[in-house]
Amino acid sequence: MSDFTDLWNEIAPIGRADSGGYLRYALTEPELTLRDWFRTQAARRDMLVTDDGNGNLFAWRGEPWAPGTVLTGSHFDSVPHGGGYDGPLGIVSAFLAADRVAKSRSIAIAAFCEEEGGRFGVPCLGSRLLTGAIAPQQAGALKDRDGISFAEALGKTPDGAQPARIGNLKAFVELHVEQGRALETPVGVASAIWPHGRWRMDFAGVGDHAGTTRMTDRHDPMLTFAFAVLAANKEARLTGAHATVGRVQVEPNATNAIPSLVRGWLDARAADTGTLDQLVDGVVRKVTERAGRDGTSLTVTPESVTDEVAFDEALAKQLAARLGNVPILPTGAGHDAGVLSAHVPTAMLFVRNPTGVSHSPAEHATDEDCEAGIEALAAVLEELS
Ligand code: HGY
Ligand code: MN
Ligand code: MN
Ligand code: MN
Repeated sequence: MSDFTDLWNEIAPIGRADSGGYLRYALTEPELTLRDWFRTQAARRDMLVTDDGNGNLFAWRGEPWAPGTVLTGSHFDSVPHGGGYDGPLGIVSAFLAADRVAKSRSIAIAAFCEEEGGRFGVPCLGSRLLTGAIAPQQAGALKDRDGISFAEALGKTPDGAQPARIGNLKAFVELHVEQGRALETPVGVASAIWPHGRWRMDFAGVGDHAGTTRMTDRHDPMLTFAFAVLAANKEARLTGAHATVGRVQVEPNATNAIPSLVRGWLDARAADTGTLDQLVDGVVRKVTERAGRDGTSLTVTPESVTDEVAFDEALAKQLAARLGNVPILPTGAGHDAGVLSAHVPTAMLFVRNPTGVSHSPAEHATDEDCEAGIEALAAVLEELS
């Protein structure tokens, strides 16, 4: 068994649900267990572990935040019933790649907090705090579905931005499982992250009895919501963007009651900001018109909208060449690397996913390709550090 398989098997059972997917929400028991695993791996390598007061963990070979350090890593948290590779593959690979890099090289490994936004609603929360992209008070006040705030889960108000520390980093490299079906080689390099965002859409209507209310008297927000889902899908197909509504809340959420409120989150992404804006504006305009006809109302709240991230082109080309001219390709998925790239020379490596599926138990990468990813990451860390 290769050391990847051994290490992978250590974490595979942690937080796995009967669905075969993972329930690893930030700072909950399974993710805290993975943090303990992180500390054990660091200790085995005489690496000092620190946290930045924002929920992010770091393992250091040398002095924390020493100038010239090359940082690698990813995240442990998952979407509900997500795949096991999205995030953890970047951390397991980081430890094994570092093992193959001369001990004299200044390497560090990060486990960023709440990358998926699956618990507190804002993706890349830890890396946004570290870089100052979100204020500590705002982040600390974010609440999960049980009403627990991020500050309560963290045990303190987050410390927030640490520009001097980040400024010392020579580079950040995140290895991540491919999320899509583009790679025909075991490894690829990222060129860019698509512009993307989440928009909370609140549809307000008139709650009433499902059985006694005449159809002509209804102001049913579920109707307007259904129209919105179809409108987003149609606009995406027309514009080449990607859009879905994967999360819905209904009040009072009773079989025999016309809802008073339907809340749905639109996730939309596109290869360029113009196309993304066109999709969102088109959906909002059409759905607002429809709400007028349904006697309902629509309130749209943008949440964590992210512009395109173009990774350092020269660095991407340098690494792709170093790895044998592997493909350089964009991704529609957001990453902590996208947040750090505004502050540190940043690159991403992708490991082929034969199913192409992600945010689902069907997400997969073969041990062989994961080994190739570790070799590639080791070569990149060797080259950059
Ligand atoms: O949702 C995303 O883009 C990423 O997987 N966090
Ligand atoms: Mn993800
Ligand atoms: Mn991820
Ligand atoms: Mn990521």
